Amino acid sequence: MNLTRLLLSLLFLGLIIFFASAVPETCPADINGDCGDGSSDTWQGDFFPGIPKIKYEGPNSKNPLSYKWYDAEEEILGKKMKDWLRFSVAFWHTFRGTGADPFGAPTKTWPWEDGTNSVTMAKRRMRANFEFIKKLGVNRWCFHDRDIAPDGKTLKESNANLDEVVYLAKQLQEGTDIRPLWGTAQLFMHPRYMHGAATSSEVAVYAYAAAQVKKAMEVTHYLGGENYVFWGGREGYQTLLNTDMKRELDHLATFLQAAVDWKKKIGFNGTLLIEPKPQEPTKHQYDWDAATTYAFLQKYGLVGEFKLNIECNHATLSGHSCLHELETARINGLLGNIDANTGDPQIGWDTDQFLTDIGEATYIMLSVIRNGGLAPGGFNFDAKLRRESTDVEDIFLAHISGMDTLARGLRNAAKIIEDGSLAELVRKRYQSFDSEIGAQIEAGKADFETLEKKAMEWGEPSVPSAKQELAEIIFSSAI
Ligand code: XLS
Ligand code: NI
Ligand code: NI
Repeated sequence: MNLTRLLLSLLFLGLIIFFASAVPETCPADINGDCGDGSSDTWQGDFFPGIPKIKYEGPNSKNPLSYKWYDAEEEILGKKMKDWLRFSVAFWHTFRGTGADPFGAPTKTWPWEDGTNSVTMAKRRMRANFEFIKKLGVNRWCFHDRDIAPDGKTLKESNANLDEVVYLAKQLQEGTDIRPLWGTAQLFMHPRYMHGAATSSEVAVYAYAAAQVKKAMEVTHYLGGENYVFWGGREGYQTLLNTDMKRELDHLATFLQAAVDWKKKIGFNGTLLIEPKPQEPTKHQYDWDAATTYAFLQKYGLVGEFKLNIECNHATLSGHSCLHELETARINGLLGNIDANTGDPQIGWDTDQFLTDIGEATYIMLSVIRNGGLAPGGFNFDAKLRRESTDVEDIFLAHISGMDTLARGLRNAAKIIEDGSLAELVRKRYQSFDSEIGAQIEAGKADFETLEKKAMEWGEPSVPSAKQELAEIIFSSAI
């Protein structure tokens, strides 16, 4: 009896020790720093001790904490690399990503996290964000309202929390050229948004979402943000049996029009962006892809007020390549920003991985160059560390890898454009339209009778090769 009791208490003690050691440390960041009890939100130390400012060292460098291809000040096709790329850090993946997935618990225990979602923690995280941005050598960041500051019990309290954190962010921005590339409202986590936000069947949710977007636009403006993003979140349906699709789309359009009006009222000059995504979490989202979104904007008279934020992982989820989505946006004057990430070809999911495929990056940059750049948009890394990457250093490595991949893509795309043989191949392919009748067709002046006459006169057309393999050789010899 006594022995059993002893064994039980030993087991209990063991469990306590086990759980105590599994809880993340409450002391923030630098273990050598004067971090007190971790409750201070003014604590300023080195969140990333031992990590230097990341510099360009060239392709032969063996230092993983250096850029091999991204040389911010170097000019390519008349523009500095940093101006082509306009990189920004996505706060949510970088600082709120926990490594959790539908089957697994969080894996990341960053030393500055105290395990709470308090305003104090939010402020400490914001300081970490700025140290990270500076060490990475970029000057943009982007955020969701609820990721930088916690939800309160009421909307008023949530707004006050946001104000407090945004005020600190503004202070941290002072004296630097760091600004938000874009801000957005998180309209998908909270249970109130389970039926969507602007497309919710509940008018009170529509109003709540409007209030949240209004505030998020104000703080983005206050911080000197260059763009504001709308992403569907839970906008869309699981089944059409209980969904009034027309009504939801109409609501979405009135919501976006109200956002345009508010933008003008507060004097925010940033671009409004819509980020297409086909599904996940809903079975179908209304902003399926660039073309669907363009049709929506046209139908509701919103063209001219919005551009698109193209995410490569969303492109592949919609059954397109990223280049297809970029080009669809570009040729319609809608290419505004790129959520630079990639999916996994074997996982049909928004896995939000950092881009590492140099060929893909080259395609992306060809489109960006043809667009004359993205400004006032840019690239944001809507990408997160893998669940198994748990060192603080990995956050740097992931960004360096993503940035170098795109920088390499830029160099390759510039090579292809300067070489000119791909453009020449395309020019030649369509040169029959440079004829008199071709010009008439392109000017919309050739009617069917005229064309019939020509067809009779010419007889069976001789159709030349499209030279796909040659195009592929030109492309791959540049990468
Ligand atoms: C999710 C979206 C999201 C947006 C910002 O799939 O990509 O992260 O970029 O709300
Ligand atoms: Ni995504
Ligand atoms: Ni995204």
